[in-house]
Amino acid sequence: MELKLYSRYRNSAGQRVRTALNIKGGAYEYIPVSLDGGTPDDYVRDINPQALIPSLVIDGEIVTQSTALVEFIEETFDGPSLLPDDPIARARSRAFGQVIACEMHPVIGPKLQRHMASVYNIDEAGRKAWYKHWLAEGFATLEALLRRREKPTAFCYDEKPTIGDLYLVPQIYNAVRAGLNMSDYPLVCELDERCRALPEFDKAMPQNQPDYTGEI
Ligand SMILES: N[C@@H](CCC(=O)N[C@@H](CS)C(=O)NCC(=O)O)C(=O)O
Repeated sequence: MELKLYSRYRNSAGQRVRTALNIKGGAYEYIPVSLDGGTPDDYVRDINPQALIPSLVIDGEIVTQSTALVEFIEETFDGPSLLPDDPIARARSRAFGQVIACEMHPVIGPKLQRHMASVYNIDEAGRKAWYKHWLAEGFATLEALLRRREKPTAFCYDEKPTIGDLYLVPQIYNAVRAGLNMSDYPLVCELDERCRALPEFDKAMPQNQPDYTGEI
């Protein structure tokens, strides 16, 4: 199978897909998309009409949305499953990931920030406060979810990394970058450290991408 991943070094949704492919041992070609000056017109025209990254081209077929891509990778590749065996843990791992993908990430993205600035004249301080507010609310939820596990596991809901862990690491990278104080979320941070110690996660980090500029 020929895979081309359109992404960028700092692309948290893309990092989920990179990590999934690394865990499954799926080889892919990395095609950097620069977002400086907006999403390139040819990318929007030819690859993703929503002007978002990542997109994965699978044997010539374009598929967008990181969650659809992670599920595709899980269903298509051999290698360690990205889901726990236990059905409840499986649902919880998905829910953990969805707190990030459906509640946190959509309200802090660059397109939203641009709209706040251009249509509602919200200054940088206001936009930063918004960004940190929704991240803090999301991480408080994630910390509470981890705290109430009856049987704490090495990763979010399993002894191996699963979908929830894949979504967590890039979101923490964004939060640290935004200067969010992470000391209120010790279980979340512990999980992040454990994941980042694994080569499959490390290889997917922004600083290890070919288009990394040196800027965090
Ligand atoms: N729900 C989408 C989100 C993708 C997304 O928001 N990507 C961001 C980068 S992490 C992006 O391309 N932003 C460009 C923009 O907002 O202009 C997914 O999971 O793939």
